[in-house]
Amino acid sequence: MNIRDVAEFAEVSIATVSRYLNNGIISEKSRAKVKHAIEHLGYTPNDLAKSIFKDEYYTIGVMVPNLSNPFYYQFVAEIEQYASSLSYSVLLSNTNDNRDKEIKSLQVYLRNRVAGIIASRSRCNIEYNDLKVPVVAFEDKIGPNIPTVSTDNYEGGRAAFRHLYECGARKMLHVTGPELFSAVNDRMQGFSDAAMDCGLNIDIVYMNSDFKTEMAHPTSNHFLNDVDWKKYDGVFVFNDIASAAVMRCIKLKGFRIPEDIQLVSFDNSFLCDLLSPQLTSFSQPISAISKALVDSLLIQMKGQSVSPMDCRLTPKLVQRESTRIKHS
Ligand code: XLF
Repeated sequence: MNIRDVAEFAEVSIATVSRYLNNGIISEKSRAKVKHAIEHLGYTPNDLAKSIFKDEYYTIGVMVPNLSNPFYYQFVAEIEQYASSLSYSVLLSNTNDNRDKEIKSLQVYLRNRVAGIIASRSRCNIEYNDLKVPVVAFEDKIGPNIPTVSTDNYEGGRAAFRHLYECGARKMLHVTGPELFSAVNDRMQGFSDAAMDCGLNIDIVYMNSDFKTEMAHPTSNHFLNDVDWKKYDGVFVFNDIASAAVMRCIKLKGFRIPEDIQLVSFDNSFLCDLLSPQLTSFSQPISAISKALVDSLLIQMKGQSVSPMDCRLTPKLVQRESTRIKHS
């Protein structure tokens, strides 16, 4: 049995059957004929056609902002693994933190009839409102009725300060990322507030993206080269991939980590173990985040509402070699 048999039975062209299966434009009369033929012949050519026929879809669209960041590689891998245990597959899109790219991906997802969408570090907002498809956001809020999952970044920032302080650092610098990213701002705010509570002044420098391949070249990090590293004994960097660039720069300037400058990071991606010295980092609980995101979509698919709308998971300190071991 193939598409030709369906076309013959329905007395329409093969192209019409194909358009029906791919949700293309087709008259109501032809649609009814093809539907009847498929039902009568018991034609089930592939999963997509089956899904369309039953009005059930098994693909989740996952948008990530930057696949060259190892955190997002792990993020997607976890989502894929959990989704596939529930018989869903993943349609991935790398938005490069670009709103137009994100909107195009959204259109592709809708055309492909995804069952739900995970939007991470989205640059959009109204575009996701009133879609007929369940949506959940990682980090940046994209609408009043769209649930959000994130790490508690503010608390993470506070804890990063506390850790450096307990390890003896008193002259601290925070390397933060683009102001547009809510998670990055929350980390900075937490770090600054904790320093203020303690009566310490901190300095802040800004990176304008979380990672671009050019950053691997030390001379391209002008703002890092301009930092007077001897002023500092403790640095908190907003994520692991940026920490790798900072670490390289500090070492090239002749300072030792952690003897001269202690370094603490955020994400706890696999990069932390690969760097030398190994990087102390606050973990974003990627498995729990991925599960919470997919579960939120499943709840919405059942027509139920997600409560609470904003789910915040606690980051945990994973101490390695870039900060001095605490002696209590
Ligand atoms: O958006 C933030 C900044 O970078 C995200 O959680 C990350 O930490 C991933 O590396």
